[in-house]
Amino acid sequence: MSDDSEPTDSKLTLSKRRWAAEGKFLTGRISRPETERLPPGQHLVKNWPVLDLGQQPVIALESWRLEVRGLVDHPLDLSWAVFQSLDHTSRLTDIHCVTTWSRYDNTWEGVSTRELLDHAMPKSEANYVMLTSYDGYTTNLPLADFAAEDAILATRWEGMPLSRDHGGPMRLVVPHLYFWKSAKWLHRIEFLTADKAGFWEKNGYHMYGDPWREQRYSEE
Ligand SMILES: Nc1nc2c(c(=O)[nH]1)N[C@H]1C(S)=C(S)[C@@H](COP(=O)(O)O)O[C@H]1N2
Ligand SMILES: [Mo]
Repeated sequence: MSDDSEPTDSKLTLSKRRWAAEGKFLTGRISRPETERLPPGQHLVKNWPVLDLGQQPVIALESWRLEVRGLVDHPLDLSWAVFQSLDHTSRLTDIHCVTTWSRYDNTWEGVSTRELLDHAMPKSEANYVMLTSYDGYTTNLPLADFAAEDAILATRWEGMPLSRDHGGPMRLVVPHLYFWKSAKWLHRIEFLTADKAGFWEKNGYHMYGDPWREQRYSEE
């Protein structure tokens, strides 16, 4: 036994240190209590309510653009055709709206946020993203949450093109946060060092918005 070895170095503590170093048991998934699929204060709906600021923009696919700006190695200006040429995937996720409705098992198709990040290559100083939509809506979230395995830039829902009232032609879906973070009619993604409040975040809503911790309203 070497001198710097401490008496508490049992086989288990050594293993646990090694697990920490290796990130063992980290799935990369956002944890969600499997026994409590419905977050506190939520009720289940079967329909899909429409919620927005009341201006549903009409965006022709020929003029649609997705802009990626801020702290990235590769700023992007993606046309619809180029966006469609990116790798597509699907996700099956639940919706939790802060107005207390939840909707289970939504099938989305589109481009994963991780795929987009592989193209944009955020710089190491990028910690947050600010989303801006065609209706002028903004919302903010940490880059780590934008990059969640479940998160998708969705163009289809239940096998059909995403309808305009739900954010078509393309919206973000970040299932582990309240649905106001999931910008409809997404137009611009900006990478920032510091967090900045978006529309609802300036109007009394939480900067982060975790449904399982009921982070509905701002703490001030
Ligand atoms: N561009 C844009 N995105 C938006 C909103 C909005 O007003 N404009 N409202 C948010 C809110 S508060 C909710 S609950 C969801 C509603 O999405 P839905 O209408 O598809 O249910 O969109 C979010 N994304
Ligand atoms: Mo909402």
